[in-house]
Amino acid sequence: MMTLASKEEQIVRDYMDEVYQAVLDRNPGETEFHQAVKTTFESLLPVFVKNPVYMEKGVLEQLVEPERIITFRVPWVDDAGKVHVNRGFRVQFNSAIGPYKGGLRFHPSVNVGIVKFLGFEQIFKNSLTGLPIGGGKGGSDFDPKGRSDDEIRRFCQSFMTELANHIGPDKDIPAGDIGVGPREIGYLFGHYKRLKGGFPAGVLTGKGIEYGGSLGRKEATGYGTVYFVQEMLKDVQDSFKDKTVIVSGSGNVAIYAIEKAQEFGANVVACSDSSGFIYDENGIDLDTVKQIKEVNYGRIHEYLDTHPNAEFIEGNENIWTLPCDIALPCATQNELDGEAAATLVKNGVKAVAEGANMPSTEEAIQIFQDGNVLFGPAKAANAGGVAVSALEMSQNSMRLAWTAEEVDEKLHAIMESIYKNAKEAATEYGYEGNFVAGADIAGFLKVANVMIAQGIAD
Ligand code: NDP
Ligand code: 2IT
Repeated sequence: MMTLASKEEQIVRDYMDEVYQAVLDRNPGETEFHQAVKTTFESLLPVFVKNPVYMEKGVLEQLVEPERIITFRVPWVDDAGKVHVNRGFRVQFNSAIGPYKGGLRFHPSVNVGIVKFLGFEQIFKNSLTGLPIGGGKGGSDFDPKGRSDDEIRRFCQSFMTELANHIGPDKDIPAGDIGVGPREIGYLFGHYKRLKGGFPAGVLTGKGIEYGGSLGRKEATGYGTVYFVQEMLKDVQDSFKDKTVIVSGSGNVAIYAIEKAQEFGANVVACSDSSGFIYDENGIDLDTVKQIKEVNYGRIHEYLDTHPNAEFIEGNENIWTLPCDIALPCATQNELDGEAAATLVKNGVKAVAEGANMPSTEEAIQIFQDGNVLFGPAKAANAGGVAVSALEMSQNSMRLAWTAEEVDEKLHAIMESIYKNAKEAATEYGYEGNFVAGADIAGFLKVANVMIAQGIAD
């Protein structure tokens, strides 16, 4: 006979299966979105068993459906005079606790499913920061690789011509993500300003310091990821000192994760881009990587031009076969699969934290958890970027700027609090040591309670 507890659990499971099935039926082919929803539901099961009100109020059905999806045409002309048409997106997912907030991604793989998975994750991440920001995400299937500065500018202006109708400092505040950095934010902001007039500083974050950007925003995601790992390590009386670290990617998140890990005394021996990875057993020379990526928009193999003793290995599959103590995937979704996770565990990895969004497959996460690896999920570990974006919004509203030290202190405190909240929520709901479940639960509770309090979940 079924016990009462298992009966209640079965009711919740059936409810979640039904909602998940509707997500599959309504959003065919959007595999990344399905993955994000499925893994989050798994974390939330005990919350729904304990608090049936969330089921009664239909919170899940509402959470998985974006408040609004905007899709638009982005025509632009290349340097040779040829017309191109890309597709632009903004998914305004959830505004329960604040205006929509989340980055813009320019990458050929962008489609509505990718933007929805990112926007869905953003709801929980933003809630976890403790700051008043809702969840959103956007982007385009535009490929910036190999494009001239003029082409990038024309594309950004065309993209903003339509996006400007849907965003605003109190409504929806985009920022960067893959393929969108300070240069693109500059062009996007400049065009928004021309269209709308005035000086609407708070409409975008990640701006240049000279025109309303926050000190420390550029560094925030990578530094925050390392602060999160530091908290996990502290709990087991360990630290970054003398650890061997592998970081994938060599973009904004990767560069500043490397910088902070090095500052904490780690030896970072590898990083990558989509063409392959470099291995430098003496430790990555970060100034060289910054020059290649931030200044020249170049390829990572150019590192060998000035560091002939380093190696370049084509392709990304094997970066996780390098023995390391700490692995920080900071490139893109599903870049670390079950096989890679098994190799990392076999090689004795102690901690893994996701600088990127959903970089580990479901199987990889399971393997890390079975292998007792400290695992920092994206929603918690990379929340430092959006947290400092929210601090940028505050500074814009106050028309003043905090020092780099002030911002870093606040970021550090936010990452400590995210760690603590995720840890406590995990313990409370029977998932001790599982920060994936803890982050999902802590992020969910605030949004769900507010949805009910605002009467939008009736
Ligand atoms: P960047 O564009 O600055 O850098 C992305 C890096 O990842 C590049 O090295 C890029 O290589 C590599 N990469 C991108 N796509 C692929 C792919 N399909 N296969 C292999 N490598 C790839 O982006 P960010 O550093 O800003 O973003 C990295 C990750 O962090 C993303 O998942 C993003 O969503 C997440 N994130 C970003 C935040 C931010 O503040 N920027 C905040 C929180 C999360 P290449 O140049 O060859 O394309
Ligand atoms: O995934 C993310 O959190 C980001 N790309 C940053 C979003 C933001 O608004 O700063």
